[in-house]
Amino acid sequence: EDLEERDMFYKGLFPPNFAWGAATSAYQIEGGWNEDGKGPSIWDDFSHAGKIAYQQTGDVACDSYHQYKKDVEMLKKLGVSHYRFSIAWSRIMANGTIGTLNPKGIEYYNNLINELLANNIQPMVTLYHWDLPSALQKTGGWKDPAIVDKFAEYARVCFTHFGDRVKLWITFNEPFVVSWLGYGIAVMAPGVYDPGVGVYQVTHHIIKSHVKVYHLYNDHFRSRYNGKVGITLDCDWKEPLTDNALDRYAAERSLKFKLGWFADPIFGNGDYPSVMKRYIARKSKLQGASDFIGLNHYTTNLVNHKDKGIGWHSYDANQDTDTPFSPCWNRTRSNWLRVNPWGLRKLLRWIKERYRDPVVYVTENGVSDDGEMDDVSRQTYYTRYINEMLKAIKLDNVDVRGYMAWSLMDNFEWGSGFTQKFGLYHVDFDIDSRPRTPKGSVTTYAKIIQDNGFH
Ligand code: GBH
Repeated sequence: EDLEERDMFYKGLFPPNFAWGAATSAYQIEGGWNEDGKGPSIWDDFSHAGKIAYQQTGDVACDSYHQYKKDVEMLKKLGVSHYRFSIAWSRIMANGTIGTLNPKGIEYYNNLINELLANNIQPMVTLYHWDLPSALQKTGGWKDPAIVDKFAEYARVCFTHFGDRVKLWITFNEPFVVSWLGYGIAVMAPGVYDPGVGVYQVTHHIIKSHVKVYHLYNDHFRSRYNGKVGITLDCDWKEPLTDNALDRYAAERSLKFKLGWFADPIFGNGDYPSVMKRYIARKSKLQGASDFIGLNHYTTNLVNHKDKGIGWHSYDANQDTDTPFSPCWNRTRSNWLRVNPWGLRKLLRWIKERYRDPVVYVTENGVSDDGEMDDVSRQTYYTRYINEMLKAIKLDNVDVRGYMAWSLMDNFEWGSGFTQKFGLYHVDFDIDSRPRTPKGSVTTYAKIIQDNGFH
């Protein structure tokens, strides 16, 4: 890998019909947490229990439950072709099951989808962006094998009501976060500490849920609606700390523990004993279990081999790695996020090679700051990361079909509340009407979209 190629700015255009978008998620923007028959979710419970910085909550957030028309105007101004948002399960089924179907909730998403289409913006809809109905947590949440059928029931409702207009579906956003942060280190809802066993069960049930819903769509909706169903996984690039063979192996292992944990069963070689694996996988691969891989990418880690011993029962310690940052990479407002644009290109190449050239959508990419209006660091971040994505397409032939900037607007940043800002648009959370104002990066991103690349 020569440095020159990394640093060079690539002039060129994205393919015609490349999907340009911006992304949000229900709990982070909607508010209206108990309005019109919405049931509570584990994020309502988690924030109401005071687990968030400054005891903040998503009760009102960006008030998009009432202001979705403004959101669509902002998208229009950006010039995007797509909007990625998520459905709150407990808004359309208050306790998570069909018995509590909520017509008002369905109406909200119908209105949003219709408003988007009226403005020539295509919806890309995430079914699960972390807000499980509280009622389902009472029976164990994602640790309970029965969750698989419940998720499929919910997905069927969404496909039935919205499938005529929604052509891009994402089953899960970042199941790694659900599993490891929700059930491993417990910093995200539901905040269960079970790092050595529970996390593996949660992941297993999420993978089964994805596959079940993929087949549900295939068998009952695809012929009528002709949409695509994928899953969004998050992954940092993992760069060996040294050229030492142990560290190179550690970096590769780290990618497999992070992305491969979810992607190998769905896009790769399946699971379980090798002879079973070979026979089942050969057919499953041809049958397919996802139409595309959605990738959320923000940062890079360096990786070195580090023997963690056998004193821990933990997914983390099982890997025998350390993952520091390079001091060369600029800091951001989030301590987990440092700026290293070429990591995106390397990761896209790794995915292409390991999963045999899948269709990829970058479903999130972005950076945090304190909320400056002239957000120079965000403007540079988008320009450089998007340029590395262009290199992946043009120089490495990765089949990337679209890019969704995180985020359309400042919003509820999970455990950090409203302290870290990722928005293209500024939102004033001190004013009841939550006014939205474009930052400098709106102009930067709109120009890239309009030019479809870099002249
Ligand atoms: C995305 O996750 C989410 O999909 C989106 O909802 C979110 O707003 C956006 O990023 C910005 O954060 O709590 O210190 O243990 C990106 C991957 C995984 C990065 C969890 C932050 C938490 C680190 N994220 N990680 S920490």
